Amino acid sequence: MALLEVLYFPDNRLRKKAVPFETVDENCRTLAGDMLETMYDGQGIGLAATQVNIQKRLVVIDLSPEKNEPIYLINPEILSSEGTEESREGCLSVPEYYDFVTRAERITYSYQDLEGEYIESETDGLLAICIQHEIDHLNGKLFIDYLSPMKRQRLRKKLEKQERFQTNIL
Ligand code: K1U
Ligand code: ZN
Repeated sequence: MALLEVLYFPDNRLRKKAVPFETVDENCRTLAGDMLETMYDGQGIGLAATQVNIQKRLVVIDLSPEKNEPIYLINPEILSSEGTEESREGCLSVPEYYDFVTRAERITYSYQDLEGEYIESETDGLLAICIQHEIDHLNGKLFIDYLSPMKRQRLRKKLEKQERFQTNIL
């Protein structure tokens, strides 16, 4: 397995829309394994292929405390949703920033597993939030897009300043 490079906001490659897998094969499974390792390394609970500059519809998630219950979602889609819920989110592509986002409380979703089987399921709580966050990534959307333009601009300036600082000391 290999660690992949994670893209950071405001990198424009995070805005590309991912395309579906036509077949679930060994390449797809290798990518899923590398993404899982990259997500564990970054101490995240989810990762979308877009975040590692691969425009394919693949998401990995693991909400377990022991990090031993990986979920692989290939070509995931939200079929329906109910209710709304506000919760605090973070993002491996927007380091050290957390804010509140309102999303659907309960979702029905479909995906293919690592064998290419089609699965339909329902969920709520953190898994529902995480799936919505990751599918947004596949569509080129970030959680900070739900914030006010003023908050987003302030964050962009802060991150650009941090990057200039890091470039100067390296
Ligand atoms: O997609 C990503 O950037 C990963 C992101 C997923 C996510 C977090 C919170 C709400 C929705 C989606 C992260 O994992 S950021 C790290 C983080 O927030 C976290 C890490 C460990 C436990 C709990 C949260
Ligand atoms: Zn994210």
